[in-house]
Parts: sequence; structure tokens; C-alpha cells
Amino acid sequence: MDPDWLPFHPHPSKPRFTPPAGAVDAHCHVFGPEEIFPYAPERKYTPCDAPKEKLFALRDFLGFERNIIVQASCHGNDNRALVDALLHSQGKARGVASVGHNVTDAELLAMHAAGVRGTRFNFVRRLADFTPRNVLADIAARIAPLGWHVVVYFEMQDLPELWDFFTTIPTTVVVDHMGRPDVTKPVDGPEFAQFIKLLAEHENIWAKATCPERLSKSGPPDYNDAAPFAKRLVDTFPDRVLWGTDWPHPNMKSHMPDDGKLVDFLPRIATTAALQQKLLVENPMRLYWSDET
Ligand code: 0GY
Repeated sequence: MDPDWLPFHPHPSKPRFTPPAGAVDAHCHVFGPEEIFPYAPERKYTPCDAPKEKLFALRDFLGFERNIIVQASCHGNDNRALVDALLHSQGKARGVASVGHNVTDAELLAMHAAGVRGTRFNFVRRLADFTPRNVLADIAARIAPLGWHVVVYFEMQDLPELWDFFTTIPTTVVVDHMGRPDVTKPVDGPEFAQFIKLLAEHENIWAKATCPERLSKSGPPDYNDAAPFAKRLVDTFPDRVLWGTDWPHPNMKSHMPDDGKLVDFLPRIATTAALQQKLLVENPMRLYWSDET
């Protein structure tokens, strides 16, 4: 792993908040293990191994029932570690893959059978090389008939430039980590208002109310500056929000969060049992397990 890599928390605390029955951790990753699933040559970082067994143990410890495993950029378009985790999850995990232009229909169908239900487009420059928009549009058109959606990861200052592309994607679009707002700016300010507008005008766009630890400048354990942004999304779009731990927290530099404390963030952003049920159960089940509900 990279010399400055922060490994995931070795002993997270037990959350005080009990997630509702059937809760889904809708954003997490597996890394490696490298000796079985090597990291991609084009990766921008080399993490510590974070294998499926650790993820599933954390899921149980935190009180969740299911996972959405999102392909991380360190594995590039090689989805073998992700697919392996899905196939060993006993139906309790579904996934979001990363695919290139050259993916075959047979590969897409095999991933679907394993539980993949989306593909991720990463626009964060420190993580991914540029892919032309027409290539991404082609991929979106190919995955749409499978009922998959597109997950987009970008930084808020790039939203104006990405707006036209996002709003022409023909599938459901899920925005990672609230679009990475600058949480030192006011939640009512123009930057976040643009993001709210994007969702208000496009009912196919969803958001993950995730990653206070990544966005916060005020820091752990309360992440007080990030909380209003997540709460605003949950209150405004209760049927189009997801939540996840982001375990094993790639590229955290300031600190490594205690996953139990992250779960305790939930009742501050979803303040009623009804909102918690939507955020943690109904919404992810509709998006990822519609064939079972
Ligand atoms: C996240 C965030 C990050 C990394 C990745 O694919 C990735 O490598 O998404 C990040 O560095 O902000 O969602 O895990």
C-alpha cells in the first residue's frame, strides 16, 4: 500500500443507533486481496487490502443486512474482486461496476447475473483519467436495457460543466457523496442550491447523503459542518437518497473514521423513523433489489 495510506479502523465502536431491519449500506468497497485480485496498472493509489470477509463482518457488526459494493478506481475496469464478493454474499450484496467501451454483452450479462445493477463514471481528476463523453454516453445506452443505473462521482466545482451530460443520461443517475460540496460554504448558498436544482428538475437523479468524514473541515466525531447538507438532501428528496459507510474509506488523509460513529450520524440527517426507513431500506431496495420486491 502507499506509504501514507490510512488503513480502515481496526476496532469500530458499536453504534448507539440501531438501523431499521433490512438496512442497506449502499456505498462501500472491496480492495483485493492483491494476491488474488491485483490492483489495476493505471490506478492512482495502492490501498491496503480490504477483502469481502471484513466487509461482511462489519455489515453484521454495525447492524446492516445488505451492501452495495461500488467498484473503486484502484481496480480500474477489472471487476473481478467486486463480482467475487457479490457471488459470496448469499444474495446480500449487489454492485456497481466500472466498464469500458470494449465491454462485451456477455460480460455485462454475467455481471448482471452476479448482482451488478449499475456502472460508475468517475470524474474526480485525482482518481480517474478522462474518458470522452460520447464513450460514456454509449456505455449508458448499453447498460440501460439491463435496468442498470449510472453512478457519477465528481467535485461540485465541476457541476456546471457536467450538467448537460448528466441531464441527458437515459437511466437513473446516482450522485456520490452529495456531489462533494464545500461544506464550509452555507447550505443555503448558491453552490449547493445548484445541486438541489439539479435534483429538483430531474426526477431520475438521486444522491448519496454520504461521506461527512471526507467533506468535513470541522472533523470527527460530529462532522457538524457536513450534517446540514446531508439533512437537506434527505428532507428535500426523501425518496431519492441513499446512505453508506464508504468503508474502507480510500484516500482519507486527515483521520480514519470510526464506522460505528458514522452510523450514529444517521439520526441527525434522517430525523424520523419514516425518513430512516426510506433512506436505509426502501430506496436502496427499490434501486437494487426491484426484482425481489
Ligand atoms: C469513494 C471515494 C474515493 C475513492 C474512490 O473509486 C475510488 O477510488 O471512489 C475518493 O478518493 O474520494 O467513494 O470511495
